[in-house]
Parts: sequence; C-alpha cells; structure tokens
Amino acid sequence: MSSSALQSPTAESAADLETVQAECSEFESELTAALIMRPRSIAPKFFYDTAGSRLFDRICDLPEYYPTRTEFALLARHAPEMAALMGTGADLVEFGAGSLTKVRLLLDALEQPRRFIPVDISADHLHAGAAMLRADYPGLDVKPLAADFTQPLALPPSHRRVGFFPGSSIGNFSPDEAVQFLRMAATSLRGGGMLVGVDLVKDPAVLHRAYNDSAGVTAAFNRNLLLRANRELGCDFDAEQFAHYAFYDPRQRRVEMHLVSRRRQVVTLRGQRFEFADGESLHTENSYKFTVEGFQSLALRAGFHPQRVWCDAENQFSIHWLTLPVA
Ligand code: AVJ
Repeated sequence: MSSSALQSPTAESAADLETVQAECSEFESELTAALIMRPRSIAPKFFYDTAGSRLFDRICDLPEYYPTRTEFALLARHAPEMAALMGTGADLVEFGAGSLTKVRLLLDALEQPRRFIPVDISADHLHAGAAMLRADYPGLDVKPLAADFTQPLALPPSHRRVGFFPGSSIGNFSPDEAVQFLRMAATSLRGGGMLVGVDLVKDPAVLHRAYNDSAGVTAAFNRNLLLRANRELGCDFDAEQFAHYAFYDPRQRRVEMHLVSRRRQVVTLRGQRFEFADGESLHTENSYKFTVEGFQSLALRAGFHPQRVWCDAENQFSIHWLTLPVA
C-alpha cells in the first residue's frame, strides 16, 4: 500500500487497504499454523509482498529460468490466433497478473477488449503495473483487483468474460486444488474461455537449474518469506541461517522448494517461541509440471473443453485455450 493511496481514500484504495489488512492477518495465522505443524509448510502466495514480487520479476529474467521467455515467445508468435479464439468485446480477466508484461501481447492482438481486469495479491505491484498499462493503452478500461485469486472474486458484471492465467502459476496447486481453482474460474467465465500457460515435464537437470540459479535470486526469493515475517509480523528469523533447497521429484512431477535450518535455532512470532532442529525444513512451494494430456484431463474434470494447445519446438512449455459452454 503506497502512502499516496492511504492519503486519498478512493474506493479502490479503501478496498486495497482491507485486502492488505486481511492478507496481513492471514499471513500471521498461516505462518503460526505452519510453525506449529510437522512437517512445516506454508502456501507460496505469501512470497508476494512488494519485495517478493520484485524478486519474482528478476527470476523471470534469469538465463536458467526458461518458462517466462518460452511462454513469451509462444504468445508473441500466436497472439493473433489466440486473440481470434478469445473473440471481441469480452472482459479480459488475468489471474495473478504480476507486472503485466505478457498480456500486452494479447492486448495488441485483441480488437477492443471492453475491459481488462488484472487480479493480483500484491496491491502495490499491481497498481504500478496498471498505471503503466493505462499510459500505453489509453483506450482500454483497466480495472485492477487486488485480491487472492484462490478465493471467489468480486468481478464487475459482464456479458462475457475470458480468462488469462499465464506463467504456469497453476503448478502451485496440487492436482485436486487445481481442479477446484479451475471450477471456480469456470463459474466466472461461463460462455467464454481461458488461456492457461502450463509448464511441461522435462529433463530434471533443466528443472533443477531453473530453481537453483547461479545468481542466487531464487534463494533470495525463497528467503524473502522470512524477511517479510520479520518486517510485517516482528519475527526474528535469521534468514542466512536457512538454506534454500529446491529439487525435482519425478514421481510427483513437481519441484519442491524448502528453507532448511542450518542449525538448531529458536524463532519468535508474536511472543511465541518455535524451535527449528538442525536440518528441519519449512516447505515453501510446490511447482507441478504437466504433460499436455495430463493438464487437459484436469481441465476436463473442471468442465472446460480443451480446444487448442501451442508448444515450443523443444516442448518446454504449453499454452492451452479452453472453452466453456454457456450452461
Ligand atoms: C509463479 C509459480 C509459476 O513455480 O516456477 C519461480 C514461482 N518459484 N521460481 C514457478 C517460482 C521459484 C513460479 N510460479
């Protein structure tokens, strides 16, 4: 939340303030729960405070992190076809919009989307991106929604909506959660469809490098969760005393990220003390990888009709166009 937004309580900033406060207390209760349970784990959405969103943008530019540039190239190449399938005059809703770079390729190809509704949990980052987008697309009605897209969304009324869910963020969900999310998205997108970016199974060495970059940006992104807890909740994590550990498990088809305690240590959260044994882990993220058919069967379970899929020549990444019947 920027100070200027706090000083001018427009409807938008008042709603954001509520979101920030709700997220803050949700972070506190979820982190407390994570520290009590064994093994310890927390949802990856808590990575994305302003610092975390910035670190994620740096991940997207890393030479080892192939998903962003591969998906970007697919969008650049096929945007006209994608836009034709999405149709004209619909509201475009982006789930987990981040810095709003990829959607520009679609907006350039779409003839007059009525409205663009980027949804992101990171309010500051979202509004900064929305302001830049408005400057570049003066005719477009940009209505950012600072919200957790895993929860039901209060979207403005519309006769037809199409969704955009790039980046393989869907991989953060377990397969059952992914179906749940898709079902929820389907209720908002009836009669329309959704374009979904999905990372594919591949050589584990390539996956390993993507989550263990040599510049240490992914490690910093992972540790930012602890620094965020220090900033927002007054915790006393010594982030350097937690190792970034990321590996691909081919049996579950997922990359797991952990923060592993380098020694026995005690941390405090709102006066409660929690001990980490030497080598004890806090599991911070799963990033599932899919086959094209595997993703299509999840989409089918949620009521979507897989219509078209685009993959790069090396089959690293896929983008799926899924449609929804009216009723
Ligand atoms: C935003 C969930 C798609 O899983 O690749 C990147 C997040 N984590 N590097 C991913 C992430 C570590 C990213 N997603």
